[in-house]
Amino acid sequence: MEYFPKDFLWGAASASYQTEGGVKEDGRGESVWDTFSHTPCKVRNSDTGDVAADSYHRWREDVALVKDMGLGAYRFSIAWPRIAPNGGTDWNPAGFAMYDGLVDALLEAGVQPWATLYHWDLPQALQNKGGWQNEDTARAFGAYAREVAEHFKGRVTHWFTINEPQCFIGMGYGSGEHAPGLRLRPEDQLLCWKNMLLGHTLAIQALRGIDPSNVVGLASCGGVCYPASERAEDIEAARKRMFARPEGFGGFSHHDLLDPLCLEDNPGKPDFIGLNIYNGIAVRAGENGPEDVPYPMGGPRTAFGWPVTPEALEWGPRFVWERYHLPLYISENGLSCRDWVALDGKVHDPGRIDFLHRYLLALSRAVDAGVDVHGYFQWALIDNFEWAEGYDQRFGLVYVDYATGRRIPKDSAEWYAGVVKSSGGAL
Ligand code: GCO
Repeated sequence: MEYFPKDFLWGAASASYQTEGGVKEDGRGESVWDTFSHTPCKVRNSDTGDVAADSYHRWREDVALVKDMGLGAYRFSIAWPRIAPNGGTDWNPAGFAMYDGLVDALLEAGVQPWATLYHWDLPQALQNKGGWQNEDTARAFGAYAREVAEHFKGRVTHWFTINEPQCFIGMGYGSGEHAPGLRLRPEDQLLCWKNMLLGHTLAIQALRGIDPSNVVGLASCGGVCYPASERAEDIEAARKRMFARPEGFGGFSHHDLLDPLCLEDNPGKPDFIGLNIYNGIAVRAGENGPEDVPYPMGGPRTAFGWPVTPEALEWGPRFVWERYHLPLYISENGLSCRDWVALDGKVHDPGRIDFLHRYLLALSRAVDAGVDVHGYFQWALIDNFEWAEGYDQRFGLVYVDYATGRRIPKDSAEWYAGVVKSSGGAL
């Protein structure tokens, strides 16, 4: 049976602050994550992204890994403070050098570069003026998008403007668990939200203005609900719940972002929707309306403690597709495991293989149901800095020995390569 169309795009993802290191090189300015991670007690073990997976220097190895796995695309992010160290328009040409090398090497390897413009490393200089609470940040983001689009014109044609606004606003400006670590009142968080929407829109206009063939979306996250059974009442209950509850990080969910943006006349309407989906909540039709089904005690969990719910990768895309009718990409999906190097020098991660296998089968059911999902990016290509969790959570298909920077493909990397090669047939 063909699980996925032949032209389905298989990829893996990463993000600048999480993988690059090299935070002081070639004129890079400070980001809110530099400040935050260097503030005591904000990140587990006081870890910082100063070195991370050292991809700033080892990007050639990363490209080789992508190529060896036979991936069709690599999603990475560009660090805004490398291009605009002070957050303004004093562009830093040296900040492009590493990305030039990366993009050219990917193209040469036949891999599509998918660039994210904002994966949370806001220039600290902008935060000093209020960050996303200040409308000027949105304008600065638009200008930065224009500069980047101009620079990569003809080389990068697939873009994510912003990664998980729900998360960086909810956790950065709401709960304070992420940079810049603020705990604002709901109305002030809404101001950030409004400016983020403007920033996205200005960026999408800049990208399209510079090259109309640019394909631009963004990566959304938030609560995913799936039906506790195949009964029509439960399906309806899950659908309702998914778009009604003030769920997701800090109260922002998929529909908070996508409802306004996906209106026909909205200039910020994306060409595609990226969905970052890791798990979901089972919902059933109760006597008083939709109700959550508690996750079973002792049920499978990742090293992070996240529930293993493959159904989320079927129903999340199904419900989002029904509501917005825009092409979808899974822009992130994966898990952290307690991986280590075994006596044989390899990294065996059967849990990751089983997890991905289940989730991809679930995604294939969405494809089968007619959902227009065009690709899948595994999070992450390599182990990296997991925000407030520091290096405690290993999400990579490839193991990183942080002491040396050495990369060791895990068993799952070989397994994923097989899935990619067979276009999902190996599942
Ligand atoms: C996010 C980010 C990633 C994370 C990943 C695992 O979703 O929070 O996009 O940077 O590392 O999701 O938590």
